[in-house]
Amino acid sequence: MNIILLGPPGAGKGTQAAFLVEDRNMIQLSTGDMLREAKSSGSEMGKRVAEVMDRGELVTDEIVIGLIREKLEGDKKGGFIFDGFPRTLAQADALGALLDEMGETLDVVIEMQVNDDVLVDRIVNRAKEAVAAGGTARADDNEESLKVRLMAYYKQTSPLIGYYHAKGNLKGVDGLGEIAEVKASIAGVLG
Ligand code: B4P
Repeated sequence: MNIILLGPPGAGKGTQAAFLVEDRNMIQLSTGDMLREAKSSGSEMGKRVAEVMDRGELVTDEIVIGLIREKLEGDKKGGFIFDGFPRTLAQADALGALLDEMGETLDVVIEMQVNDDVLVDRIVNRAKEAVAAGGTARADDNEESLKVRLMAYYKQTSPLIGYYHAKGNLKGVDGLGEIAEVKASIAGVLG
């Protein structure tokens, strides 16, 4: 089974993907994690994406699609979880073409629905917890970058809701409950 976790920043995509990896032996493909890895490696690409990410804007389609293409070449185990990808219509078209080439299908797109106030609280909390644990907060987990991330979501990513609805893949999940409740709702959708 191949699925997409779609939703605004802080909707819980990464949190829920981790459960699916554990429970269903799926492979999590988080473009956010891949980009943070590139950033911390200090590679040329990492340097190019760092400022864009820290401001809260979207990295170019070309870079992100390239990262995903590389990862699709490996073992697919229980299927792929696309976490935070696609985020633009161009990325969605590219993913469709890549899956077609591989003879794979996209089974379900889970839209995690959470309102903006809750998103801001979660991200601000994550930043505080990171500092309290003696670490540093993610460079984009601050209110200023979050505003840009939310704008990018509504402008560039939310059109994917209609795109996947038209393809008959979309399932909405209430992302407002406790982590375990959201997990149960996703399990209900996936069967
Ligand atoms: P991501 O890494 O995808 O970050 P995100 O959207 O903020 O994370 P997510 O929704 O996974 O939240 P999480 O579960 O961690 O992207 C970061 C940046 O990378 C983007 O802004 C962009 O610059 C770049 N990027 C990534 N993909 C791209 C693409 N395809 N194209 C272009 N650019 C791209 O949850 C957040 C917090 O909430 C956690 O602390 C968690 O514990 C808490 N939480 C989760 N669920 C909860 C619940 N039910 N109740 C209470 N708290 C909960």
